[in-house]
Parts: sequence; structure tokens; C-alpha cells
Amino acid sequence: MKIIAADVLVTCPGRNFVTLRIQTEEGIYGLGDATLNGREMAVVSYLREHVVPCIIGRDPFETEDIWQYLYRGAYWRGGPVTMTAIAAVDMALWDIKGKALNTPVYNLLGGKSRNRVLVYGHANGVDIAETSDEVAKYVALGYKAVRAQTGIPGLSSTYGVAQEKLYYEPAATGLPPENLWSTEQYLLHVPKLFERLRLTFGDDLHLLHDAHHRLTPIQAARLGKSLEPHHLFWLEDAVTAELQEGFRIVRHHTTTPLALGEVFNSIWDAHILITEQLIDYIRMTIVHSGGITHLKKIAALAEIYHVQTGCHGATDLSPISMAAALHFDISIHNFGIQEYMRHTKETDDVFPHAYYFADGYLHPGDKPGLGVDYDVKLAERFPYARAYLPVNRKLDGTMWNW
Ligand code: CS2
Ligand code: MG
Repeated sequence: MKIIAADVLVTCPGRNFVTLRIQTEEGIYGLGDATLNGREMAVVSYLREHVVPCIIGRDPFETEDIWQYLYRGAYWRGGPVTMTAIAAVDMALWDIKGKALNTPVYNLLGGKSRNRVLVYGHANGVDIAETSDEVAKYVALGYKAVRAQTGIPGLSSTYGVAQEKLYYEPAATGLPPENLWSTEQYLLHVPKLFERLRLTFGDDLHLLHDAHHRLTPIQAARLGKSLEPHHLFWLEDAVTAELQEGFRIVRHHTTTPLALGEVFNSIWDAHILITEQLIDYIRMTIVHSGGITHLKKIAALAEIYHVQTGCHGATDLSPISMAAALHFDISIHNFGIQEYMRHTKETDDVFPHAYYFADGYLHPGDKPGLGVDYDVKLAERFPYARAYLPVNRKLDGTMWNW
């Protein structure tokens, strides 16, 4: 087979998505998600100017060599823009491979290790009562696992709490909105949320929480300890992890399971966390960590160290990413859980797909390739609109992590 063309498509059905479409001489095309929330056009340019010229003429079956060529050949290695661009190429090539062999991609990744993929939804509310009501809605939808985020008394805004409940999307047009933050108020309030949720929903429901990079290691240790009676499925992104060793402090103090990695881009961002067993779930996702080819290697390393996967699956990852994640999730041995923030109907119309939700699980479907498509005509009706993720400041004005 031979790649003869590749185009980078941008659409904004309520939020921006970037899609790479690779065409072959045989008429088969593949799709890859290239969306990097708030920095979309950096990836568009990287793909159009620097990657596409190099893949024309290549055999799309050569996924490993093309990955190595794009990773090593860039000289300037890694980072979110580069690895998102490589991921988009990789996803599209696996899509082509599956279509050419007339089989779902999971059959090329080892076949099914399970028949369905456990997912979690996002419940959020301005206060504990509303958050509890939102959790109840997810339970009623059949979810077995729910992430809960609540407003913090005295703070006008915080991560994970939005007007729109089912389709939470943090990016906004215009310049970055400014959030305010108080770690002290947060640490006092969150344990009360999970005490209420356990009293209301009992012990069987998997409960998750995202601290969204906002704590120091010892603060994360304190939060982990305070949540132990409520036995969370995981506490996510407790601390930013440029300093991977920082998690030795958290790990030393608490048995609350730790999840990390949605902002990571390669195994080098997590190899200490994994090999020292400082985390329980690796959150790296196909679109931001180099694609299926690289994430398979990360999962294989993680398996040796008792670390399971928990791929990121927010609204800013397109249905192509969700489809690719499900083929990955259903095939690897050490699958943990898949995040599933629903896309709007507008988005689903642009990206028709075979995967479906049933009774708390997602199923990838059994279409050849990734089982997702792209309606070019409909997509053109939604022009790109620059949008930013919020920024976050402490109450004294100090810039902090959003
Ligand atoms: C969050 C994300 O889903 C999560 O766990 O951390 O919603 C994250 O805030 C967005 O993907 C950022 O674009
Ligand atoms: Mg997160």
C-alpha cells in the first residue's frame, strides 16, 4: 500500500477538533485525532508543514518505522505538540491497516481480553447536595463508576464544576478565564463530599476524584489519608508530576489509589512513577502520547509493575480518540478503566462511530479499522474558533495550576 495524500481538517461543533485524514493509492483512508485543547493550531501547523510531506509515498502498514522516523527524525523530541501530531498519524495508520485487513483494530493488538470496557462519567455540582444529585443521574444511566467534583465554599469557580452537566467543556472563546483557588478550603471540603456520597450510594459504586494538579506532595498525602475511609477508585492528578519522585512522599502516607498522566506525552514522563510503583493507574491517552504504537509499549511496562491503565477521555478528545482508546482498552491485559465524557450530538454527527454505551460499559463495535468516520461537509459548517483553557490563581493572586 502507499500513502498518496494527507489533509488536516479543523472543525468546531461546539468545541475545536483537529483531524488528520490519510489517503492511500488503494482508496482506503485513515483518521487520526490531533486535538490539543487550547493549542490546536500549533498541531495543525506541525502536521501540515513538517509531518505530511515526510509520509507521502510511505507504506501505511509500517507503523513502527513511521513512528520511529517521526519521533527520532524530528531531533527535537517529545512534548505535547509533537506527540499529538505523531499520535494522529499513528491512529490513522492503524485505521488503514484494520480497514485493509477487514478487521477491527483490536484484532491487530492481541484480540479481545474482555468483552466490554468499564467507564466512568463526570458528576459535578456547585455544592455537595447538587453533586450528589448529579451522581444519582449517572447511576440511573447505568454507570458503575462516577467521578465527583464539587464547588468549594467561598470560591466563585473551580475545576470540574460547570453549568453544563453532561457535556462539561472547560475551554472558552476569548482570552483565558481566570479561576480562583484555595487549597486550604479545598482540603477541608472534599472529604465531606465523599462522606456524603458513601452514605448516599453505599460501598459498591466506584467513586473517583480529580485534584487537577493543585496540591503539593504533603497536601496530597493529607487528602489521600482523609479519603481512605471512603475507599475511592482513584485520586487523580494530585500533584503536577514534572518531579516524578515527589510521589514517593504521597505514596508513603496513603493507600488511596493514585492516577496520573493525562498531560504526559511519552514513557519518559512516567518511567519512575511506574517502575517505583508510585501510582496505580496511568492516565496517558492515545492522542497526546504518540498513538497506539507508543501507548502499547507504556501499557506493557506498566503491566510488569502492577500499574493499570485509565485513559483520559474528556470532551476535548474527539470520538476518533475514544474509538482508538476502546480498541486499545479491550485488548491490553492491564486495563483499569476508561474515562467517558460524552460528546454533544453535534460532535457525534460530525464523527459517526460504531462504539456504544450500555449498562456502564463502552463497546468498540466490530467495524474494520477504528470504526469512526468524519463528515467533511457537515464539519465545514463549524469553523475554528480560538479557545483557551482557564488559568488559575491563588486568592493572593499567585499564578497556580488550573
Ligand atoms: C480532566 C480534563 O477529564 C479530566 O480528567 O483533567 O477534563 C481536562 O481538564 C481537559 O481534558 C483539559 O482540556
Ligand atoms: Mg484529569
